[in-house]
Amino acid sequence: MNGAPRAAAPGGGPRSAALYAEACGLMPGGVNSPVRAYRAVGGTPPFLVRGEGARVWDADGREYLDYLGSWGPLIAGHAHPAVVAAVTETAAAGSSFGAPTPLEVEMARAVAAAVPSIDMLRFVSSGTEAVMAALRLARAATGRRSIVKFDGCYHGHADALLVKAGSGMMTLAHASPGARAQPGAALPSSAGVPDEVAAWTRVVPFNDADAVRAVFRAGGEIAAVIVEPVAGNMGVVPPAPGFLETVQDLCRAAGAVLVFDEVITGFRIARGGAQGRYGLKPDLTCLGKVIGGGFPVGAYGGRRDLMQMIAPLGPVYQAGTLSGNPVAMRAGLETLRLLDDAAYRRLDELGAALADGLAGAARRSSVPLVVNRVGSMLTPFFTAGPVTDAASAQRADVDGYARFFHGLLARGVMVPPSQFEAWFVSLAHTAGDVRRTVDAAAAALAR
Ligand code: KE4
Repeated sequence: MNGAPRAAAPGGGPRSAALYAEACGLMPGGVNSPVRAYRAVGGTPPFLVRGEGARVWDADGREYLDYLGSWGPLIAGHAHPAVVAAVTETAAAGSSFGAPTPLEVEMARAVAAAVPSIDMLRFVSSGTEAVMAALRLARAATGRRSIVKFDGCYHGHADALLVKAGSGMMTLAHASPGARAQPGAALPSSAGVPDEVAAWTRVVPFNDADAVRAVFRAGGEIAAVIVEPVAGNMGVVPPAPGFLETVQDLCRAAGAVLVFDEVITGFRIARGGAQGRYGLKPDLTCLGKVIGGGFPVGAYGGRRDLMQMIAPLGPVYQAGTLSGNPVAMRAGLETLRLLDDAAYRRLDELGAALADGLAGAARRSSVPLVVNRVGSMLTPFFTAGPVTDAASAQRADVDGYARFFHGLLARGVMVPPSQFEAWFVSLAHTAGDVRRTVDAAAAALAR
């Protein structure tokens, strides 16, 4: 992989191209997170300057209907007036204190009230931090070292989890031949992760209950199983009936800690997240994205006996300068206030309309396409399907997705620049926006 961007292709306009050229000299790939670099779809990423509701605008003044939603946080849409007003008021009273504030108490109360498995929680500044802390806690609580994760699931960039990870890891493995994609056993998928660290991570296929039984039968001190209860980072893949229940039962029988990584699904697919939607009770839950309302927030929480092991109460250390930041807490609170039962019904209706529309457009163009959806998160896979795990997701035609991506972008619709990500519908999208999106998709798919 070299640092130079691919030859200019469709994508951003001249102002974005100039910004991208300068950015590439200053930041790796010109971006602050790899998947934003358009490596999987080619072209120059538009540099965005404004968002409002379901729309964003780039540096060249081009308008797009947005289904990225900042990778999930903006469930209420861009610059929601209530969120902007609340954040402005809070910032004017001081942006950060490094001391406890009432807003943290209010936000902790709101999260614990919505997620029954959370007796106690700690706020951090990213999903990665939340997962790192949850796994450290699970290892301390059990005195064991092994972690079980699922192929294609992504849990942030902590060393132990960059093993057959999804999201940008899966995207780049397809976009950059020769990238470190290790087949088989748990070897690092990223340079810089010592084999000895990855060796304590075991990877099994998502939705494969027998594989999970086998890894527990093989024994060997499993501290925790971490799972995206609805996978979003191989593209959206729902849990097979009974799969999560089996994982939960196996963890309980073996005394391993069950960690639900609900950084995407938390407050996205239901107010109580996937665990609320499916009636499960993990020992620890990781949250992020929606609870920050567009500001940097993560959280981990769960059983009180576990969380009381966290410093300053117990021996497990975890800290953060901006953890529980009052401005971010207020953004999260205002966002959660918008998420009532009617909101989730609306998100589900819009998600269904978009999924059905995309599937119909593909059928009319005889393009093999399967759309996986849970609530307002969905992925159109360029394959006949079904897509039930990482292996079947990777059978998708990523070049076909790239052409579709640019066909939509050219028609003013912005979706994730990777086949292995989730599209997000927000409360700001309308039925008319969905119809317009489906029309653009039909045109982009037409041979
Ligand atoms: P952050 O550290 O990026 O806040 O969260 C990491 C994380 C943890 N768990 C799940 C299930 C996640 O999806 C993520 C991050 N998601 C990616 C997109 N799939 C963030 C986008 C990016 O990496 O730029």
